[in-house]
Amino acid sequence: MTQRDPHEDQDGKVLTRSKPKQRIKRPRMYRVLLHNDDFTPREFVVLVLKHVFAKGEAESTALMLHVHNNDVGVVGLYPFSVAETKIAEVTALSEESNFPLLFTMEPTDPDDGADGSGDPNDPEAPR
Ligand code: TYC
Repeated sequence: MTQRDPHEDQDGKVLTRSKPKQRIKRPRMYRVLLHNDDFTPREFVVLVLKHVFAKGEAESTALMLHVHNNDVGVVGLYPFSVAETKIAEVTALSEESNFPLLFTMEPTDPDDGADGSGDPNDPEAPR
């Protein structure tokens, strides 16, 4: 008896595929950092954390104070394009108000772009 591929019908057309061709990978995450400065008012820092990063009053105030006392703090982990967009939004707000408030981002995986083999600006780069 001739064995038939269970995924093909009698005409040899594929009916189902047992495994997806590509597995969905978790997006590479980026850490957004907030930096202290001597000029931006505390209230402004709290305001942007609430409005751009969707944090509550208590968390925003605690993070602002942490950065004020320790020079830097982690705002959160986001996929590349989300981190990039939020930083662009807060930077625009800070520049409008003439405050030097600084947010930066870095890959959570130290291999991402660290050896110069990949473009850290390309979220689709192979890992
Ligand atoms: N150090 C600022 C002040 O005393 C407040 C501040 C906090 C600024 C956190 C930036 O990321 C910052 N007005």
